[in-house]
Amino acid sequence: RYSTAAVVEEPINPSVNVNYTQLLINGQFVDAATGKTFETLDPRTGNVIASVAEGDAEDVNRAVSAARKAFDEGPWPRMSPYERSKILLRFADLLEKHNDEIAALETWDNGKPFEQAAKAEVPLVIRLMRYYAGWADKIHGLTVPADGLHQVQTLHEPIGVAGQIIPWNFPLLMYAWKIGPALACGNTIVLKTAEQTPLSALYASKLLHEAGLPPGVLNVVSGYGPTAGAALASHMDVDKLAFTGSTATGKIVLQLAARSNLKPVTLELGGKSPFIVCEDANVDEAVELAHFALFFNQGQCCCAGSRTFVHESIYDEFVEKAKARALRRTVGDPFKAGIEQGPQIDSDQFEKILRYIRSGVENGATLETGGERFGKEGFFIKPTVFSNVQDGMLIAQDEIFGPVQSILKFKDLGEVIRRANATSYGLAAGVFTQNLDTANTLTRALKVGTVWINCFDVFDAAIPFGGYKMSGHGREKGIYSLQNYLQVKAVITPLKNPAC
Ligand code: TXE
Repeated sequence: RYSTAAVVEEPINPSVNVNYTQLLINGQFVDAATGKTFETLDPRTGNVIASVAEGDAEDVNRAVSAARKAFDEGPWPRMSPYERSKILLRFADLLEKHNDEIAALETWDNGKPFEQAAKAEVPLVIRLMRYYAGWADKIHGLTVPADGLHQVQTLHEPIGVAGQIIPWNFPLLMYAWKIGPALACGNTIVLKTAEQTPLSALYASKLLHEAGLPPGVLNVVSGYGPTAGAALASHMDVDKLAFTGSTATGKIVLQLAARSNLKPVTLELGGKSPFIVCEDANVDEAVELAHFALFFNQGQCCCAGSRTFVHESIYDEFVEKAKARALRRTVGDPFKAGIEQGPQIDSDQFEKILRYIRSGVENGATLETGGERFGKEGFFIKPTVFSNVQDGMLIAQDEIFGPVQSILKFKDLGEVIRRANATSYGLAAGVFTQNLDTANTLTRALKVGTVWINCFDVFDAAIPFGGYKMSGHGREKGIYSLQNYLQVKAVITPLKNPAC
């Protein structure tokens, strides 16, 4: 019933070398000050891929000093924006040239299907870098018609040294969302990758230097959250912090920022997104889209459609077909062609997901399929579907971050709006209907940062992304992300001769 692909008994050896494992500080690959390293693992087997330099507070200090010098004295913020744009465009060209190597590294370190990494994610990163290269020479202030005899203008200036902390679910894409706008605006950066997935950012950053990025403009520190991450969030010489990760850690970094130098913080946090299937939906299409909305990327998406609300008139048919679709999902070695689902990122996430599955069963939801590990090694979980899920159950409230679909029943629009909004999260929602009025009503009523109508996970570089409520602060991508990396300076000059 599942894919017959042999599951990691003989994992495919990816055709890529791990060349960059040190910290990247001031344009040089260097060891951690302590000399310490940590192991990054292949989630297909749990075997070690490589030992990576483990950055800590002292390395963050070194990286911030390099970024500060590059900002205060270096060419990057002073360079013509057109020159900055050309470097970012050359970077995009190099990423394109090395598309498959970088996708292989991503799959090896993260476990996501190679086809997805090579055909969707690396191309999205390339597109995003070109998008922000295009912005570099179009950032400018205003002439303001103020009262009185004054000439008033605004200057849009880079904010300074940006600290950026990213997670492991989309390592390269999160890297690009962070560095693209920051670099286009002329900032310098210290970026901390997730401890589970340090490799692709180091490789990409090497290419960015090959493209002509001056030393010190982008520094990459691999390491753990409570050490390297906390040192960055609380650093007195970091001017802005951008974070993507869990809501719990988002609260910690916000406090660290407030207790240190009150640096502004943007946060992209967790979610429990509703996916609402209305009574007029074509059930087969709705099942397929709801399946994609939840299971994509092994369910490890902050915006995953993890509460599938289905109208009572089509509920039973939907559940049966959702179960059949989950059973058809191909699970196995993500390097194999045709594999839809690889392993979860690590044993912590694997165990966490299995705990949630157990709680679903204990709380009385109906386990339609899945519910256990897949294969004998690595961190694979069978695609899991629960029906008869009630709002109060843990699986309907917490972010599971795994391949577990929870299907809930609703009667009318007012009810589903109230229930969909009854969460502390507000990242995204999916709406599946042919009725324009229904779509408009839901769009306006849902307290979320993104509404996908009859589609899901559309991530164009120009579309802003971010959350309401405890899903975060601020927006990434698009024109909105530029505001996170700019200061606005008002300049007022008296007009001696107003007639001119
Ligand atoms: O996240 P953390 P974890 C959710 C998802 C997942 C859960 C836990 O539900 O199951 O979070 O995952 C760094 N100071 N998301 O533990 O801790 C850490 O090193 C500074 C949703 O991996 O938030 C990593 O670089 N930094 C999410 C980053 O924070 C700290 C994506 C994310 O790790 C830190 C990932 C500290 N004290 C998980 N502690 C999304 N929004 O997409 C950790 N970090």
